Amino acid sequence: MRIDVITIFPDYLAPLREALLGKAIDRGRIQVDVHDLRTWTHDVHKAVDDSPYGGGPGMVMKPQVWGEALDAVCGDEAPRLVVPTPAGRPFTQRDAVRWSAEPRLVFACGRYEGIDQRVIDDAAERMPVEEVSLGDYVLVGGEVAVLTMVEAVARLLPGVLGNPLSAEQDSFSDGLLEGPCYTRPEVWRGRPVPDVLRSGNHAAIDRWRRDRALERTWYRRPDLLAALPEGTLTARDREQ
Ligand code: 6GU
Repeated sequence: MRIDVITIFPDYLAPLREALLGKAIDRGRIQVDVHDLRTWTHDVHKAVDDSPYGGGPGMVMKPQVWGEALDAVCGDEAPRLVVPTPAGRPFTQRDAVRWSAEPRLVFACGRYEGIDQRVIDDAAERMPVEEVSLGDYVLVGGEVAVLTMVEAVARLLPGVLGNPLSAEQDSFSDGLLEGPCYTRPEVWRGRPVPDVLRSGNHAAIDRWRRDRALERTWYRRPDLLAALPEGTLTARDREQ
């Protein structure tokens, strides 16, 4: 997969080259190109923003600069364009799974109040465009959101995670939160590991894990339980 990121703070994306993602880049599983938006300015000040039509606080990112940047980065291809914004629809694991099947993703990082809407409307005539948000809070810019979304996508790609079962078993893959996990020692600060996990009874262990997942989801994310497709919960699940 090829990933392009356009930003006025290219250094913000440096963590992409660390750890798991860095290894995936070194192994050629993903190619990441970070572009400085100011490359496509033409004035001495390299201005990327201007005051908003209609008045109000803050600045809006200029359409000419973004238009040229997207033309240059996207070329004749029509890659999926992702625009992180607190005004987007919520980004979820489903998006990560869907995007992980794409050959190319382009991320356009806005700062200030946002990007002139005509940039998004114009791009949408040539390529699929998605405006997505991380959650109900406001960040300074899209860069941290891109780090989050690229990590969520990249770990689903073949050969990126050490153990492919990790991606299959994590929270959300079955619509529930994952329950608690434990490792050695058997007792730590007087707290024992739950007996069932040391029983060797795999049916009982699966049942216990399922129950803890249901319990945790019920308390922390009742909205997830309500959204499960009909028939997902067994009669045994409902006893919990
Ligand atoms: Cl994607 N961008 C910004 N700037 N703030 C956010 C966000 C994105 N998601 C939540 N808050």
